[in-house]
Amino acid sequence: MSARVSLTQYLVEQQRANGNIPPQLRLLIEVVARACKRIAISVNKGALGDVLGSAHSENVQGEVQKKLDIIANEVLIEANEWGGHLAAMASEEMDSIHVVPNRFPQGEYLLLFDPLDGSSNIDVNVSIGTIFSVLRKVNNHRGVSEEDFLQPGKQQAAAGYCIYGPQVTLVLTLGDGVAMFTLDREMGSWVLTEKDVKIPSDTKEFAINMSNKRHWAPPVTRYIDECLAGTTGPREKDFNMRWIASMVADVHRILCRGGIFMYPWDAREPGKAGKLRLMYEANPMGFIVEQAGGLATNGRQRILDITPTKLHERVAVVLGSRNEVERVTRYHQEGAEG
Ligand code: P6P
Repeated sequence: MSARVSLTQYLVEQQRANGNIPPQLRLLIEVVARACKRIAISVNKGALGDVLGSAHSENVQGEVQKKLDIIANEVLIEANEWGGHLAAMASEEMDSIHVVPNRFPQGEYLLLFDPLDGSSNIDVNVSIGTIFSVLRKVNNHRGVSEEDFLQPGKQQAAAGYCIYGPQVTLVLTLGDGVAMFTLDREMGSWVLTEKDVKIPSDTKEFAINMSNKRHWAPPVTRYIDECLAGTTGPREKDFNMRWIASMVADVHRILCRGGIFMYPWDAREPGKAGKLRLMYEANPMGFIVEQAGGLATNGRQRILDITPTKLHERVAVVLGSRNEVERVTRYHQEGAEG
C-alpha cells in the first residue's frame, strides 16, 4: 500500500514546491479542515443527536434555518477566531461580517463560507457540505469592513468544500490544481486520495432543476432541449440528468466524472441575477472547477471576473465540462434562436 499523505504533509510539500502557502494560510486551511471534521460528527449523528429539523429562525436570505446550519456556522466561527490568521469572516447564515474580536490578534486573510449547503437535504439523509473561500485583506489598516470582502473571485488565495456523504471528503485548491482528502474516521485524519483532479472536457450528463423550465431564458431552454433530444437532435448523443439539489454533491460528481451544472437566471424573481450566492458558493466552486480544467460562468461571463457589489450577491451559475459550458455561452451570445 502506498504511503499515506496527510493534509499537513500535502500543505508542507505544496509550500516547498510553490511557495504559495504562507504559514497563516496553512494554519487557516488546517483549522477549517478540523472544523469540518467537527461538523461531520454532528451531521453523522442525525436523529440521534437532536440536530435535525428547523431552528425556527430565518437567515439573511429569508430562508428558515436548520439546527445544523447554526451548529456548523458556530463551529467555523469558534474554530477560526483565535488563530491570528484571519481579520474577519462572512457567512451565508450571518447578515454582516464577523470581525475577529480585539482579544485575538488579527491576520491577513478573510474567510467566507456557506457552513452547510444543501440543508434542505439534511432531514432526508442526502449529502450536504461546507463551502469556503479565502481572500487576502488587501488594505493594511487594522479595521476591516464589508468592502474588504468585495473582491472578484480571481483574487481568492484558496477555496474548498467538504462533502458529508457516504465518505467525508475535503476538496481543496490553493491555485495549483485540485486535491481531494478522505476522512479516516478511525484515525480522525485527512488522507490524500486524489492529487490532480481533472474534469473531462466533454460529458453526457447535465444537472439542472427541470421544474423551472418554463421560467428559463431562451438560450438555456435551447441548450436543455437539445440535450433532451439526444440522438434525434443536433447533439447526436443521448444525455443523462442528475439533480441532487445540493450544490456540493452535484459539483463533486462533476469533479469526479464530468458534467455540467446549471442554476440559471429565471423569471420567477427577474430582479435577481440567480439563486446561488456569488461570494461563498459560486466563487469557491468556480475556482475549484477552473483549477480542475473546467469552466464556470454566469451564462455569459467568467464568474471569477465578476466584481461583487454586496456580500450576499446572487449569481447565475453554469459550470463544469469545458466544451458544454462554452456551448451555453455561445447560445447566450447568439441569442435565443441561434
Ligand atoms: P432548488 C441548496 O439550497 C442550494 O443552495 C444549492 O446547494 C442547490 O444546488 C440549490 O440550492 C437547489 O435549489 O431550487 O433546486 O431547491
